[in-house]
Amino acid sequence: MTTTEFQFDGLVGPTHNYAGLAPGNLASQTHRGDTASPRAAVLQGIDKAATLARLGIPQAVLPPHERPHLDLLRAAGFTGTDADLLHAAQRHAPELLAAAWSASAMWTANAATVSPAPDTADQRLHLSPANLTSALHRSLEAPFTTRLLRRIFADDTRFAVHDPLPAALTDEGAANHTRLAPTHDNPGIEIFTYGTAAPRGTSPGPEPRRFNARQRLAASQAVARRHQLDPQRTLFLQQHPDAIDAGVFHNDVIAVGDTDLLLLHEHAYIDTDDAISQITETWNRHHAQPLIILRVHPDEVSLEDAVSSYLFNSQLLRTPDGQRLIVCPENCRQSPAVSRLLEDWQTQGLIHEALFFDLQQSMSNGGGPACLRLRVVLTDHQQAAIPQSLLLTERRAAQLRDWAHRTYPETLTPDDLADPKLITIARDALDELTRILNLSNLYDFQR
Ligand code: SUG
Repeated sequence: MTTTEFQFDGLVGPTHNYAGLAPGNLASQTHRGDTASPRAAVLQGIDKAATLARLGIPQAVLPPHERPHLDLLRAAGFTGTDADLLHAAQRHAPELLAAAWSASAMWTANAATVSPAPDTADQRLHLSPANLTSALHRSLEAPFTTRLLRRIFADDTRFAVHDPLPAALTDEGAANHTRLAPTHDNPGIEIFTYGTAAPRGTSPGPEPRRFNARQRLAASQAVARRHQLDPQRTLFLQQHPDAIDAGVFHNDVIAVGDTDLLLLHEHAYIDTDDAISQITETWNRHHAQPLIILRVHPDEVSLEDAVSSYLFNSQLLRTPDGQRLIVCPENCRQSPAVSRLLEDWQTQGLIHEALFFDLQQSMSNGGGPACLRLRVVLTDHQQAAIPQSLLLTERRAAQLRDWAHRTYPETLTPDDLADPKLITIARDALDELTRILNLSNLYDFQR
């Protein structure tokens, strides 16, 4: 039996825009009100996924969510036709209008936390959709994500798709979760990184002062319990509050791990020495082969450079012949400090090759290569049980490119969000996508 890690990349939705909705995410704040290009955004994402698929990395896609979320506007007391809702919300509640249109489901690292079969007591793959209740626009994702994951991972003898956690247990999914294991088919160590242990202001330890910590310890613990993880192999580590205040709103902005390699910045954890000793002790108790830890000191890459280059939001992957790749955003090439480090790792043989992708459309909202994908480790029986139409073949990538060129708006500004014509444009695009991906009756507007 072979066990393989799949990358499920979120297709960027046709209403991708810059609304500045994410406090603590410096890119989102900086680009508020910019003109976005949904077409360029989706094509950039497809290019990354298709390039990796061509290198032999198992690659799938997840469809965007239906937007605008008109039920949000109705729940907020607006009435009338769809056009009435948009116009009234633009005048009286522009923040709600922006939330209703957000394409934030593209960042599938926040779709769910995933524990694969080798780690769970019942040997099923467990997925907990993230409630994303730290921000309104993102909280809208959870119900559809749950429905989508239940459709994909439908066989409940092999998969368990849980409900999202109660709202007060704020949970942001795989972006705060790292799995390490010698190979994917071994039981792994699951590291949950949280931002705060208690409601703001009541935590015994230090807390961020500028921005809210998004991930609650109690949420991470609940996910680990539901996933039936072995407590001996499960760690809960606190993120450094200064990092959160510097714009590290998820752990995947400052650390990334894959199989036997962990790459992290000195300021990833509140006590990085202690975090590393807990991780290595846990690893060494279970595995003979060494864990490789690349610990980046602020003299090498400052916290600011880590956030602006998004080095730690790279994907660590292995090609089928075992070569280790690091998949970086273009910004890494522009930072002399980061480029130097990437070259050093290649010279030392730690990384075989660094690949760079232009993901500027997503990056300007704080979403790098790792944000755009959800990692799902599947046994071959599990692979056979999911819809094969989601796998990204050359042919499907070509179909998706053609679809994006024909159906996606070239540009989108905040003013466009009051235009009811955009509802039709977005629905037509998604309607056609469900035919390409063979997912009939997926969206409410199709039912
Ligand atoms: O939650 N940005 C997202 C970016 C998520 C990145 N994901 C990971 N790090 N895994 C967020 O902050 C911005 C939307 C806007 O401003 O229009 C936004 O939601």
